[in-house]
Amino acid sequence: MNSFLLDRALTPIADKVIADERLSFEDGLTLYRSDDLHGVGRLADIVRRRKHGLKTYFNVNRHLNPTNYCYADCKFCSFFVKHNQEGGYTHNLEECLKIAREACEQGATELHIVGGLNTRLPFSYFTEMLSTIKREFPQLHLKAFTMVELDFFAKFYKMSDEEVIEKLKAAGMDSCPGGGAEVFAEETREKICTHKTDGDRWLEMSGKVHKAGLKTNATMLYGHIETLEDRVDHFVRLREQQDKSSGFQCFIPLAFYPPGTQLAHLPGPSGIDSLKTIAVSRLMLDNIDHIKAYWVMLGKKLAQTALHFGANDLDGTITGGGELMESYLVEARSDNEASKDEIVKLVTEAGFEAVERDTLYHPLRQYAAA
Ligand code: V47
Repeated sequence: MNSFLLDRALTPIADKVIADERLSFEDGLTLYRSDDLHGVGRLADIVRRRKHGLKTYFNVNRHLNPTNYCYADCKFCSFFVKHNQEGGYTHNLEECLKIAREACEQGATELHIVGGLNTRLPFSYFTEMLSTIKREFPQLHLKAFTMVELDFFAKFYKMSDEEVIEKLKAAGMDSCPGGGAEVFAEETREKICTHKTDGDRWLEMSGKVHKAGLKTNATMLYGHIETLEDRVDHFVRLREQQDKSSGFQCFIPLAFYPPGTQLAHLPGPSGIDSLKTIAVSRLMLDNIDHIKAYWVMLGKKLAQTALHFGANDLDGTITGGGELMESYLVEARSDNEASKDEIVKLVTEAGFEAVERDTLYHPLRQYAAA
């Protein structure tokens, strides 16, 4: 049964995977340390097919980054600007509406809204933005604000977490994206994003959003200064939170892209590391249904390959890719948009079935296999 394994250290893990048993922290490390990429990938593929068969999801979405002013100073980020620096912007309501209008015209079902932690905006800027977009375009799902932004709102505007969540929900927030998780491990997090919401707080806020009835996503930024232990610790902490609040619908490993950041001297993760990270996350996160290969960070070809390593989602088309926090990256790759046809082709070429979904994974359209 396990004859596909080259690394015998994987045998007891394969037994657990086949018996659908939870893997331990040590198992996660063994998977990461193994040179048997195919073995690790095959195990992840077993779980992926058990959960989803051949189905591979994507949506039609657009990003809106209302402001790039940010008081935090994350060493991995090339998006933020300080108030005394050039290149900063804050969209007014009209500009936000224009982006939402274009998104709708392009067939988007989701607007992904994230921005910097801007200390010169009133809370009403955010509630008005949501409620105005919602009033004009009720068909758009507003996946808005990371746990870091929610934590900032609570502290800066002196409100309880529950109050922040309820006010944003009333204004039109439908779910939350998974950004800002980076790596939870304290020592490493302290070095890459000193002033930001810590891991426990990120998890706590997720639990509160889930309690309010909204789904959220989760991410991990990998391939910078973190250790393999940090990564596995991240998976275990996410899994524990999901046991408690069960509102994470998708996990997205984010491959660190160094250019333009304070960590530009680092090489970033290799293709092998990215495939392993997709696979190990699929195997460790047994209670999170969807693993996303985010083509914007991975590039389309590696994201396509990742479908055989446990991923069952490719994110979205990201129409009008210019409005994208990660646009520095896609500009560099001239790979900043994917048409529906292109995504369907990536999926079917890989031997899977493409399913266009809404944000909450309701299928909207299924595409036959090639
Ligand atoms: O929080 C920042 C990461 C995140 C870099 O929920 C970087 O569906 C790589 O969270 N290299 C924002 N990554 C993106 C994000 C996301 C993306 C797609 C889908 C979803 C979802 C969420 O990007 C940040 C940070 O972790 N990031 N800088 C960088 N240089």
